[in-house]
Amino acid sequence: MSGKRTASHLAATLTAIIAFLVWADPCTLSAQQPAAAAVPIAPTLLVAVDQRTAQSLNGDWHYIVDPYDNGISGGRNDYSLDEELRAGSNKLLEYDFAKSPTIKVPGDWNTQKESLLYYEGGFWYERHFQYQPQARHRTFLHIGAANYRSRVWMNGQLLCTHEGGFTQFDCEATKAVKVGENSVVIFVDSTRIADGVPTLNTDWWNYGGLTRDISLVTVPQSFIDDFELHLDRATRSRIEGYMHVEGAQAGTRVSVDLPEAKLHADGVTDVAGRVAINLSAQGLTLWSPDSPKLYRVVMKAGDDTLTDEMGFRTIETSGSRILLNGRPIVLHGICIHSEAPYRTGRVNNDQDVTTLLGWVKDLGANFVRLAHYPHDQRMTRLADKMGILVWSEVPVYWAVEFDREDVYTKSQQQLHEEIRRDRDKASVILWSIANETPNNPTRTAFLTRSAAFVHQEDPTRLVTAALLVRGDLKTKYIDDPLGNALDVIGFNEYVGWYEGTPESVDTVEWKVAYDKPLINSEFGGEAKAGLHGTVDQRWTEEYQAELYRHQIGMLNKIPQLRGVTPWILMDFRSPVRNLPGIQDGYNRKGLVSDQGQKKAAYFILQKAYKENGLGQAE
Ligand code: GCB
Repeated sequence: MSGKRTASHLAATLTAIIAFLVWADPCTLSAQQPAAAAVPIAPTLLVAVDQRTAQSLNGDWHYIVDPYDNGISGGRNDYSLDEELRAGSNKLLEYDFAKSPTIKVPGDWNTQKESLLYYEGGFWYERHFQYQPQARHRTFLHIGAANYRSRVWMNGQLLCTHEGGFTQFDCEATKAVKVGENSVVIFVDSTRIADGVPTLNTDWWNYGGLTRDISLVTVPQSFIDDFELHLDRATRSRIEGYMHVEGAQAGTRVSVDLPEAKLHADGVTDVAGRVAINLSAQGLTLWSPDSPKLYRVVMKAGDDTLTDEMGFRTIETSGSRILLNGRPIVLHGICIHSEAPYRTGRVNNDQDVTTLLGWVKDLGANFVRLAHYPHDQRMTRLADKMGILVWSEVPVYWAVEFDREDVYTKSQQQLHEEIRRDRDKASVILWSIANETPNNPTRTAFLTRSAAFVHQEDPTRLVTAALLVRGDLKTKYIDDPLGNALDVIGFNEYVGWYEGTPESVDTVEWKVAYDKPLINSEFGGEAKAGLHGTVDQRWTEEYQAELYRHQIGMLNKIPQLRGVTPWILMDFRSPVRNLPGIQDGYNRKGLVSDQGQKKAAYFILQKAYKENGLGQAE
């Protein structure tokens, strides 16, 4: 907490990516590199990729650690060419992927090789795969996430570049992929950069690499690349939205079916490949935490069929209330990092998400804040199935360079990618545009634009941010001017940990400048699992539990408190947490340790949630 406390969307994507060409342009990489044609950009973003038939490229990839960016210097050291020495050749080559060690994809490199725990820099991945291209189809290499900047080649051809460590992207490989054996090379650079999103300083591990699934997706020449379907707020008896068909001629027939509900709509695309959807949906079972009903949705456009599982519900605010399906709801939540239980590293499989969301359910919660960046899609898929509401966030964290237009563009691109991937999930109700940002006019202008952008991209959900509060231990003010741009106000506070004692929590008074719903998006304190003592001994389970007791009492005095997400479900690795014997490189504010031990505070919060004793729906 220390220093930081003081201190039409396709067009948007294109704008965003153009900014990255400066980084990606080979001309800027090295004087040796010949001036090349513009680097291909990846304007197509597939949706519901996990529902399409795909060829997985997960598994063992060869790797080369490249702290000096040697492999991008061109000439004999151009690793992207993936050359292999032929028998008898005497050619000078100073790399050989085939003889290099392997690493698992998906997976960050830091937790797979001991020597790479602290490594930040350039890293090459390579593998071969067999492929049978189909006539009149297009092929995309889908990358679930690559932290932080990446470049992708297939058979020596540069397919695309991407910046942003927590969102998916799709590189078109139609022209590069061959019948039979293919090579794919990916350069991922996890170097933290000041003008990145996030910027240099964070309280989490900078896990580098191909951290999520990779696959090859083949679609017909013209295909459904985007859709949006939601229940209308006014009557809750119509499904509205649109489908977009990439490469479609005007007049292409499309249809949407919900077989179980016997709902059907059809139409034809306009010149832009778009069709508006509007169908009567009376009698649908609405999605909610108590009844997380999902329907199979079958979409067809020309030769393409895309099937998804979707829930239908409305979310809105009225004064200081949050209404789910028109009814006031209180959000009993918890923050989660995308940190894998028991093994650390990034969450990337079903087991990880089942464990994390299993604890959430056991806690009696109905809500999670997926901090501080978009998580693996498995989280939101499972949240949909389990009936857990979701706050989803982009890593506009602390003091990013708010005065730079290119940083705004990067944040906008990440919002776009996040929304595009998860707007088919009923569980997601809140898009968070930032966490704990300094209150100044430049920041406020930047984030007011972000809020408007999100409202435009997704008018069906609510916009929030985790704000800092000001004041002293007597009076705290929630009056950050950014609140004007938000539908729901998140606020973080650490009374009893970074300031004051657990007892001092009791006398804090809150002054709130907005008649809007409030969510306490963070409070907490650290405890090492198994360390016991008195309630006034820091780092013990007793201290943390005591802090929770006092916080619950204090928060309940705020009448418009509609939700809480304490910090945090599980201990997580952080290079700024170095107290020997206690932290050892972990932020210990978890209610559960990284090895799954539940601390005393877990049971305090569980009791409050089970007895409906924290926050009020109205
Ligand atoms: C915060 C940050 C979170 C930190 C937490 C802490 O305010 O939002 O990322 O990890 O405090 O533990 O200090």
